[in-house]
Amino acid sequence: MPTNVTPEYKKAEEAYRAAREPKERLDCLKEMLRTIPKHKGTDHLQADIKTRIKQLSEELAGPRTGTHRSGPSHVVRPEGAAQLCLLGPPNSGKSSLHALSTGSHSDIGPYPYTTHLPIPGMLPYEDVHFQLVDLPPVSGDFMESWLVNALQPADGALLVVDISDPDCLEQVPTILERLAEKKIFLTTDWPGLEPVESAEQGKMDDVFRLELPTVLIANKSDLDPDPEEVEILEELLGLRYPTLTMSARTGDGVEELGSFLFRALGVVRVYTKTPGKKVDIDKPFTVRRGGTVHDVARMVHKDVAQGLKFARMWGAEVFDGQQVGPNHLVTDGDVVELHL
Ligand SMILES: Nc1nc2c(ncn2[C@@H]2O[C@H](COP(=O)(O)OP(=O)(O)OP(=O)(O)O)[C@@H](O)[C@H]2O)c(=O)[nH]1
Ligand SMILES: [Mg+2]
Repeated sequence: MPTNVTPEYKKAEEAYRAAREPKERLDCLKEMLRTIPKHKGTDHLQADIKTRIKQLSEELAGPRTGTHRSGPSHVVRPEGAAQLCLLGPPNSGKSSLHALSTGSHSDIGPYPYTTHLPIPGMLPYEDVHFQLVDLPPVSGDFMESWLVNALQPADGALLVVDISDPDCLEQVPTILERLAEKKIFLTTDWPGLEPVESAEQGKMDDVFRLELPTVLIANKSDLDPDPEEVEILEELLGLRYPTLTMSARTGDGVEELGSFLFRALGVVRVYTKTPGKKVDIDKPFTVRRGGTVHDVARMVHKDVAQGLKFARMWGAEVFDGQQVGPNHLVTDGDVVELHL
């Protein structure tokens, strides 16, 4: 954030950081542009904001075909407990893993550059779902220009490599560079796991910096029987991502993905109930570790959040029916009865 900005602008920037919906992000960008102090010191940032507004407006209008706009937007609306994007070099098996874990019909081909558009799908885990978005590959030769926008709503990335292909030693750094040019950084630290690297200070000042917690997926393990291959790869690359070894061909290791994401994201499930009625056990609301009763209320409805007075709770860290305030932290499995 540049110095000497107004509280109004700071508020707009915070809202942008918190916004997930593309339309909401666009509104926040416009508010940032409206409130940013117009002087030399903010010239760069003003230009950045304008570029983002232009790109996102175009994206929301749908891709261009000739002079017309048609077809779906490249931005997938987040659903479920979190949105994860599949990134990786061509032909590494992203679509195969996507199809296997979500039941999608994402195109799979024995040649590179099979996938051209984002394909959403839901990976079930216990009583929640994670949204996986299959994407076209990133390589030294090519990266779709809209990919930057498509990644903005994501909570994390699955970096899928073909562990049997020695080229991944060059492919991974190339992908990281290409994304970094667009201010997208694949980071080792997940909110629910012990930190691997101490977060670099100061960089968070850039509102357009996007950090995506990343898990390295070593795919095609059926072709590479050496169980130490992943460690060797990480050693050679000097990377410290959590890793999962799997094969989309045999299905080995694929079932680990849901439980990994649940832990790594620090997902907390909360079941709501209406006074005098039974708990709604069908569909929990999900927040992250550190989430509060108020966060749950907001997921129910914004009016509920606004009118919230207190809640009664059942769970591991409260006595049955305990009355708590809106700022009370929730833990996984809690039952919450919201009182307005
Ligand atoms: N042996 C083996 N082959 C795999 C595995 N996963 C995918 N494949 C094959 O690898 C090829 C590429 O798979 P895709 O899923 O299309 O790869 P992709 O990463 O989506 O490719 P792009 O869309 O071009 O980026 C296909 O022939 C798959 O059948 C695996 O675990 N083991
Ligand atoms: Mg594909």
